[in-house]
Amino acid sequence: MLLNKEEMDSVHKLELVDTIQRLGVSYHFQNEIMRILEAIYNSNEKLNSHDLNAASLKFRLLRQHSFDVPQEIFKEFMDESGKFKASLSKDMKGMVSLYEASYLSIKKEKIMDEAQDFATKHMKDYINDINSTKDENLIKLVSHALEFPQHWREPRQEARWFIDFYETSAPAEDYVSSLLYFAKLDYNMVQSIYQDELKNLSKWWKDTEWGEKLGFARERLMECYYWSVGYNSHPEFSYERKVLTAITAFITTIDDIYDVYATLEELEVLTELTKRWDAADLDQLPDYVKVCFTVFYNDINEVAKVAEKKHGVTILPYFQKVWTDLFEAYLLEAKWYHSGYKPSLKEYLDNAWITITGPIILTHSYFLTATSFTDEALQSIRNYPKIVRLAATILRIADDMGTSYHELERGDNPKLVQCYMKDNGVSEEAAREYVKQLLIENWKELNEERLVAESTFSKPFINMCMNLGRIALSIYMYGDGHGAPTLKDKKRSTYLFVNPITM
Ligand code: 0FV
Ligand code: MN
Ligand code: MN
Ligand code: MN
Ligand code: MN
Repeated sequence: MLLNKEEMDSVHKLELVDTIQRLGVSYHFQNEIMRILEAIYNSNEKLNSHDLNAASLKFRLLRQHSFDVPQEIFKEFMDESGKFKASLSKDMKGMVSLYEASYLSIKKEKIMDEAQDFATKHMKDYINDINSTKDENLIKLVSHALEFPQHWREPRQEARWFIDFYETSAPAEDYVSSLLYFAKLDYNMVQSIYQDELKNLSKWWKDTEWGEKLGFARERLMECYYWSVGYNSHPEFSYERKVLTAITAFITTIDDIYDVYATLEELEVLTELTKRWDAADLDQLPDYVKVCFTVFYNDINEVAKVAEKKHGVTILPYFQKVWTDLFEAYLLEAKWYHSGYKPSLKEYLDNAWITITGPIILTHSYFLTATSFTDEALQSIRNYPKIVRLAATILRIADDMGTSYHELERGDNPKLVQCYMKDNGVSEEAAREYVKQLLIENWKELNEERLVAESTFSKPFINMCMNLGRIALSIYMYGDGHGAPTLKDKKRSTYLFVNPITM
């Protein structure tokens, strides 16, 4: 009823949409939200032109939902020299809103780059200025935004954070308490679905016997499951989460086999076996390779069979190809490592967006979520569309930022930071700064490519590509949250999957 209220003005409507999205319940109101945004997009109504928050919110929400809004709408907030007016910095809510909007930009949008620098600087100043009196809620909001913008945030974790935040900071409107109640209830109900899913997956994992038979395998079912919630958190995607959790568990183990555990000869055999996609003649192999290959092979065949039956399309060859590509790319890394070869940054990255398994996750996601299959889409997915490569690159960047320290210690290839240092003869600090910029640039390209992909792929698939970048940043935000979870990571699992919110 709130969303349909005629007399509510545009700015309040936008704020309501933003709130509903951040509370994690917008999936119930997709049509209503689209109607509101369409109306705002089509009306030429000028929002209050002095209101930076309103303009930023409009820009961000419209772009997020694929409406075309030019960066030039911010010109009215700039002076003749093309700089944002200094006086705006007093409006901290507007600053945060401008900052959040700036992450919806695409390449070569100078105004948006300027917006990001300007807002970031003033937000940092606000936090660091010890002399001024500050609003506690605003400090929380600004620090949270500086850590990661909304656009980069994994939706479930963000919802959990925002529900708490909203409880203490919501405006004094009469609808707030019922909206908050609804969000908490929904969060808890969805959480109980997750608990059921985890229970079943835990049984599945025991049945693989990988825990006992592959002594080196990391027991990371909860973490694997969190990845799959990150790709798609909606309750009806239980089956997709189950499959993607299993795949993530497979690659967690197989990656270790290629990185450290197996000899080069064993890896050659495993790669060849996958290429032929044949579970006969396993006898000459060590036990752990046998166990590993059989479980993985049977499960992937089963997933293909289910999808083929549902859609009447031949799917297994696509899976076979993407796994072969992965294992060959893994093998190349292993050869580099064993021979002591140090790749250049370009050489490394051309292979590393595959070894981080973005293509595996997204190719399976495509076949799990598509409802019809055009030749164009099939052709594109087979050759890894740009949106897949970009999302996978973000995943690689996040992983290298979080894991490379331990990896080099125990013996592994140089990762992004080390490749860049070697290529350019610069310090680690400079290389880390470069990698951060690379992350920002890849997100911009992903923002752009997302729109291109809409002509070929479905919304759920495109969202999963974007969400892959988001869950990666979430997993690796405190270090190696997948391989070596810290107390902070465990706390996150607890509030996501164990403890409901107090009503
Ligand atoms: C990456 O581990 C990792 F955790 C994997 C491959 C399983 C988790 C799932 C996804 C990334 C989707 P690690 O940092 O050891 O990978 P690399 O490629 O750096 O060896
Ligand atoms: Mn690894
Ligand atoms: Mn690896
Ligand atoms: Mn390695
Ligand atoms: Mn890594």
